[in-house]
Amino acid sequence: MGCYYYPSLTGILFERKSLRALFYGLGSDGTVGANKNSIKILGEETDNYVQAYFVYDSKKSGSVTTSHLRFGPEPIRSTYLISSANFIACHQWEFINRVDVLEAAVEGATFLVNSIYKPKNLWDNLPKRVQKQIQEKQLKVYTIDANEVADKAGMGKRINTVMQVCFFALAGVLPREDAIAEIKKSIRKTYSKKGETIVAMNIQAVDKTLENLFQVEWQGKPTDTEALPELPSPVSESAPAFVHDVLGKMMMRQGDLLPVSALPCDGTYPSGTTRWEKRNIAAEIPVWEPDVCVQCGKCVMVCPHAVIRAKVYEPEQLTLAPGTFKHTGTRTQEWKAQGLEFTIQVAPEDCTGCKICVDVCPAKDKSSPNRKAINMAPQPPLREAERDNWEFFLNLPEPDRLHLDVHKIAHQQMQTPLFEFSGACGGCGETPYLKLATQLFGDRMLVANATGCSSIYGGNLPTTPWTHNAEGRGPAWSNSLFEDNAEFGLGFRVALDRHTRQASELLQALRTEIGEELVDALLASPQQDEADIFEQRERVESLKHRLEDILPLADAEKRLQLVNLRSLADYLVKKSVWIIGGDGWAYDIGYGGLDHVLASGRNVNLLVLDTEVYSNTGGQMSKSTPKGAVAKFAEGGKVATKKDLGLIAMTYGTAYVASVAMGARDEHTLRVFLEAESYKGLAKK
Ligand SMILES: Cc1ncc(C[n+]2csc(CCOP(=O)(O)OP(=O)(O)O)c2C)c(N)n1
Ligand code: SF4
Ligand code: SF4
Repeated sequence: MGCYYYPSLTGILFERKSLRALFYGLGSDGTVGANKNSIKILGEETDNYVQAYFVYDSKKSGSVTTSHLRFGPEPIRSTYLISSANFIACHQWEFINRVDVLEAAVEGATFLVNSIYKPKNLWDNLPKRVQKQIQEKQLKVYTIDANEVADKAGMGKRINTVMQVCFFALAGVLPREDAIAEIKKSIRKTYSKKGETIVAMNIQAVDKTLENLFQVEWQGKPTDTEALPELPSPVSESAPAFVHDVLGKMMMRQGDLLPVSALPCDGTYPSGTTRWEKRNIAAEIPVWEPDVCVQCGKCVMVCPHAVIRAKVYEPEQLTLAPGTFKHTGTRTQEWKAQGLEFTIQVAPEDCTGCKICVDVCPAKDKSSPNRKAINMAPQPPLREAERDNWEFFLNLPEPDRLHLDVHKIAHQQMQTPLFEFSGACGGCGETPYLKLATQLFGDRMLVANATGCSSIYGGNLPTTPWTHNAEGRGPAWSNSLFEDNAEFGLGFRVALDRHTRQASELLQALRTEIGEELVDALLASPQQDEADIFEQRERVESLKHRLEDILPLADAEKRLQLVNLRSLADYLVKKSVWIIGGDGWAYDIGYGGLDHVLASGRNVNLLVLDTEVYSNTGGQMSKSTPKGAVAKFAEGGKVATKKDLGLIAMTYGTAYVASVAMGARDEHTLRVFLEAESYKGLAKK
């Protein structure tokens, strides 16, 4: 097979009457922005008509975006999405494995794919289904390693400019030189405010693109006569039927084909379903080096997606370990004495490649300082082996929570997160705090979530990141309005306290039937730490058994009390109420209610995810934005100083108030979460 630099890059599509182009991009990779820009160039610089429509879901980033662009000399009256395209671009290699990118391609269409494979190896790495579609539709195939070009130009993962140049070069809608001049003009217009360096990087990327764009010659490759293979389901066979048949269809972007009857009639969806949505969006993932690792747990703590995890376990557990599964003796004194093994494992298909774990890792190989205890490496070659290792890791027993010293990060980070693989942006600065709260208190946590980024990545169809442990316990979560979330959460507290009081009164009233010893123990339990809570849960189980025993023997009046107590028994275990939202909620729009809750002194935890702007809606300033700061939609700079919400909270004299940042001091963050939750009254972080 040969491959060659495409010699004449103009005119291949423009000769046709109109261009119908489809672009598959990764949310936040710049594809949509670049296409908006392209359509403006085409609309403004030619006499042609243009139309663009963009399809994407509500994940914060990392999902598939589809741009539908029409262009031609006649007025465009098509009010529907493109279903027959003469140009298709796939900006992320991974999509060709899970999205039917070529379904809409017409015969002879042009297909451009961003790939890490060299042009001569590309064909052999295409899925059989895609090969067959290319052959049947006689497509012209082009490839570029856009990530490499962008990276070399200093633009990191921003491949949008590179792919935009390829589009103009291949589509030939403008003479090549004119198109490149227009792209450069629009780069200057868009990025000049960000400084000359950014402009220069983009210009360099434009100049380097064409010499890295290749046509893939596939003619003469063997064809097979078998039917077109099915697109593989995005979820494994072992997923529950609902996940497989309903959520899986939504993941494949075929949700519109589901009948209404397939959806839960009461709107209840199972929790913990992000674990089935293997998005494979990371070009690179961290690789652990056991000999360098000091086993501090910092990487596990900061990972926004709960993708990198640690476990200690008995060496016998390794008998059936896959050959590539990494482990080493534990360095922690008490576990060392027990001869336990230690592993840091990454979920390769859930990682976003944000690299935060590597940045925070303090351990370096002394003989080679560039080698840390975790380092990024390309994901595709590692995927299969690490997928098996991850499965094996998940099946290793969890360390006993009762024996973990939760004040030490290395210990505490062994706790299973009950918030995992969310659709938050790679490197999200909010989610590690939610994850930490669920590790510590998730099995008895109720969350009132204000509208904002956290409500979107927390409650996004088709999957939810809030999950449950092996006993089926996990956070109860609900999203309220922006303006009333504090009151909403306060309502949780009031209702819980009422139920607990009712259960306690019934215990007293049924003291003789249930038995004094059990009743006293249930009422006296301090429930201050994990061990207390564990014991209280055991007592509640004993109570439930006792109620079942005595119910058949009770008279009508007692029977009613016993049945009521049975339904309220779980409220005898302490619950942890968390009222969560961003600074737009806490400082501005929900502030009236928040102040009311602060003044109430009730036992709730307020967690303000203070990003100092309204993040979900793109960056408006809030009263938390520091003086002089420029936000995306506040270009003049903030005039007033940052409001001191902590100080306001302290004026009531009843709240535990703290400000935390893992990046500043992770031990402090952990200590504050523990102290705040155990404080009997209002806690604000
Ligand atoms: C009353 C009301 N106004 C505006 C909105 C639109 N809105 C949704 S989320 C959001 C921004 C949230 O910002 P913030 O509270 O800081 O949370 P973040 O997204 O930063 O986590 C806005 C303005 C809304 N949902 N309700
Ligand atoms: S690269 Fe990001 S998502 Fe992946 S394991 Fe590290 S911190 Fe987690
Ligand atoms: S941060 Fe580095 S040293 Fe610490 S546990 Fe993770 S890999 Fe090991």
